[in-house]
Amino acid sequence: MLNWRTGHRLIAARLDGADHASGPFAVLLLRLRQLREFHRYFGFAAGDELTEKVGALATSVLLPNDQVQRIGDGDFMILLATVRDAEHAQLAALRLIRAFEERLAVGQHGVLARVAIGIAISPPDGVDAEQLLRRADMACARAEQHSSGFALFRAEDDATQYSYQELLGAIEGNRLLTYLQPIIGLNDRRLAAIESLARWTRSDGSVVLPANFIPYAEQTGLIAGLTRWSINSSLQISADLTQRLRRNIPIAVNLSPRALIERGMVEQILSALSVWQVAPEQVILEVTETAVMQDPQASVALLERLRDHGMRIAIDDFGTGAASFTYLQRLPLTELKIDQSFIVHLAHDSRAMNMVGALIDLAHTLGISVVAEGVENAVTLELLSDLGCDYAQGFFIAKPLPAATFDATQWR
Ligand code: G
Ligand code: MN
Repeated sequence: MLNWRTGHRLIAARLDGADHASGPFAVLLLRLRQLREFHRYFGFAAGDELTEKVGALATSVLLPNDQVQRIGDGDFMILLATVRDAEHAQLAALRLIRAFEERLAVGQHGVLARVAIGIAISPPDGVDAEQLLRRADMACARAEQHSSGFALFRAEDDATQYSYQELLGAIEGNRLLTYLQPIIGLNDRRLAAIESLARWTRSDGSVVLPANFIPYAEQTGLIAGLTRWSINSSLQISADLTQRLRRNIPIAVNLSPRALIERGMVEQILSALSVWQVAPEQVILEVTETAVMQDPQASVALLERLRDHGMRIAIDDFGTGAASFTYLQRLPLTELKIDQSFIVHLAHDSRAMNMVGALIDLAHTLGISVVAEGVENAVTLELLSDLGCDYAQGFFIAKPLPAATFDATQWR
């Protein structure tokens, strides 16, 4: 039977001591990987047979008191009735992984099943069925990325560390904050643009950086609203700064990977430009290589449309993704932001110096301006000037500040 409720019941019975077992126990989530592909290549009947064989094999290598319950398409919950400790549970997982190194007979064929296993131990990882099962599932997600094929739950796997309601409320209630960081021209050392950076202040006062909450927003679909908020808030700030400084200050806005392929993105940006009366030439859209890689065709098409409307396009964190050169050639880029991991080594590492120098020359050959990120001292700033870099950004110039305290006049 395919039923997570039965899985829950088994765990609940173990927690109640109804089965006369005591001490720590483990909940494993064993996932038959690539079941969808298997269906596609070998058919659904073969997929069913394989899944049954996986369950039977798992049962055969475990102890009589352990239980194997199918809870989803290719997902099995395994209850190890008693374990001494986490190490002991990992040994069981290892034994399972080993067992799957042998071929399984499916119809006339021998196939290798690939499995991943996530482990949660009770009590430390939870004292109710739902939590244990979910944590085993979260550990399984990491196990799928890991060569060993299994993983023990860790606190940082916890997808519930952010509350959906809390982030949704923050987006809808306009309670996310925009921080601003100046980007200066290296020729005149004047303000050339401002990057808008989102920060999420949670109800307990802690501040979450985009690197931490954007992936969560993407996984939960909250990214659409978040992007709308970010574009609107950034353009409003740009309009305000232009008025106060009496000159146009371009604003750089980060677009997340999912946002890049969101339907109606171009229209959304154009309508915000018209609401806030900001010229497209004043907007720099920052995207990462990783973002473009997720759907290169759609991303390139979208960026070309935005570029055609006059907006500037920057590739962010350049050098940390992959396929850099392909994208230099294919994207309608106006600027390239060299990732801070290269810039921090500039002052003491001649290889970094040569790489950054060559990158600047290459970009210039292609008619692309260069921004150095993460400039943290005067020496680095001067070196970048010498190398012919166009713009610089970093703590040495200014840290990101809340829009409300950002004193634009200082940069006049
Ligand atoms: O991915 P992106 O380049 O948009 O992110 C920029 C991030 O880098 C911001 O969150 C900002 O706080 C941080 N940052 C900006 N300047 C510096 C710097 O000089 N040093 C370091 N370590 N971080 C910086
Ligand atoms: Mn950026």
